Amino acid sequence: MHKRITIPVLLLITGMLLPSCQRPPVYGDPETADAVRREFLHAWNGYKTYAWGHDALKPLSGGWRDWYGASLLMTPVDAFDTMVLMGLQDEAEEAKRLIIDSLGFDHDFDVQVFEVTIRLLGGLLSAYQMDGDPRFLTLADDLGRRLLPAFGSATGMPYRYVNLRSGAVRDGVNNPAEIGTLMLEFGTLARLTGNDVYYDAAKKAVQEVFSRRSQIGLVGTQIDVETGRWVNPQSHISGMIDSYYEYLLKAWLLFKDGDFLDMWKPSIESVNRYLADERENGLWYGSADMNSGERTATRFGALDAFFPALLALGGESERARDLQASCLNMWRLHGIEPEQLDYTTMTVLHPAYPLRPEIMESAYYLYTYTQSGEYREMGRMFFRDLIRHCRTEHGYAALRSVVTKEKSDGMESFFLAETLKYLYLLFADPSVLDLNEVVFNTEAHPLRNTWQQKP
Ligand code: DMJ
Repeated sequence: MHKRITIPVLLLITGMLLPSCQRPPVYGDPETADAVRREFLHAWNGYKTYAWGHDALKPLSGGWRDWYGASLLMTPVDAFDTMVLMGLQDEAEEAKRLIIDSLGFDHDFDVQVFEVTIRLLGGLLSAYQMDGDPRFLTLADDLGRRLLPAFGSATGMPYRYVNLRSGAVRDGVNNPAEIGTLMLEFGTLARLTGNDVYYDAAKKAVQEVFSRRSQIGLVGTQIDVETGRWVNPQSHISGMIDSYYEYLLKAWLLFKDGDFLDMWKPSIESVNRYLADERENGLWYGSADMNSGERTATRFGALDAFFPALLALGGESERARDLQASCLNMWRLHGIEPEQLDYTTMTVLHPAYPLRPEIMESAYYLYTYTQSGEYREMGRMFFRDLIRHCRTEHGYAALRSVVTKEKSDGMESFFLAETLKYLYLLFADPSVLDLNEVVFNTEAHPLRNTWQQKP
């Protein structure tokens, strides 16, 4: 049985301690960090050669893909702060020039509010904080203004899509992740521009989800933003809910707004009570009905592997360690992790691997907090397997199947924003970035509280 670790949580609650490294990290592993940096350059050079100015590289055909009717520079915006952290000044400079010269948001098409917020708004805000050029903030402010109409539903929870030019909205059946994962970006934008409207809109949206939690404290998978009724009552920590929980804790840490801590504490308690599933083969988190708490599925996958990092950040180091051990078994099953498996039988339900970062993110947090070499060992294995199975002549490719290792023609921008960033930070000298000084948004863009004096 797991005991809750109360002292760090208590200190966290009283604001005396950020969830911090118990022992400050001392040594980097420069050889592996350099190797990760070389692979980042390989993927970035592929983007430069075949997809320059577009949203994403097609790493098999050597082509490009735009998400909408025109490019929003997803890859360069998402990758910029990784380049800065890796010390790739020339590449950062060329990405910055492209962004400043050609990124604009006056387009007559609908964008997905969540994706554009975590990748672009988050990327522009961290770019501004790391580089200091006010043009990044101007772009962020313009984007934020165009996304705001999304919050104009009867409940204040955002629609999933908004037209960047007209502000017209669509798709009122949304989910906790897409509703609740806007706070760090809109809140930071508010603090940096002095426009509180951003903070208030994003905060109200989160509160509206929280206030509709069930009597046992769980949220469902889908909710109607007009009526406020749950459309799908399945509860889990996976896609469509995952980063809702992540932002409850992180919004508290970044803004020191106690309302978020008051939502995080009962939420994580219910999640641990009803979703955690102790099996002979380890600790997992499955699905349950949000009202009865009855187990409805025993699925777990690559996206869920963010949870050890979140548990560690919340001070629950034992659970974090045990769940990361399960994630490692999931990875080892086929030498790379599937999108979803049934953890009771360890059979693959969805075999794809779209270059996801979550398992590396958790290894990085756990290494930072424990300094245990096992997490770097894991990282070396993840890195080797990525090279073995996903590297192509032009970059890195998603896998259609982790069983057959057949590739597909996509390299999501989060591969450069997150996967390689977390791997790099796992091995880099700790002076590159202090985890206690930043809060990562869910796309691994580090945000800093620059607006509050430290005591
Ligand atoms: C990223 O866009 C973010 O990490 C998001 O929270 C979940 N999905 C991808 C990475 O897997």
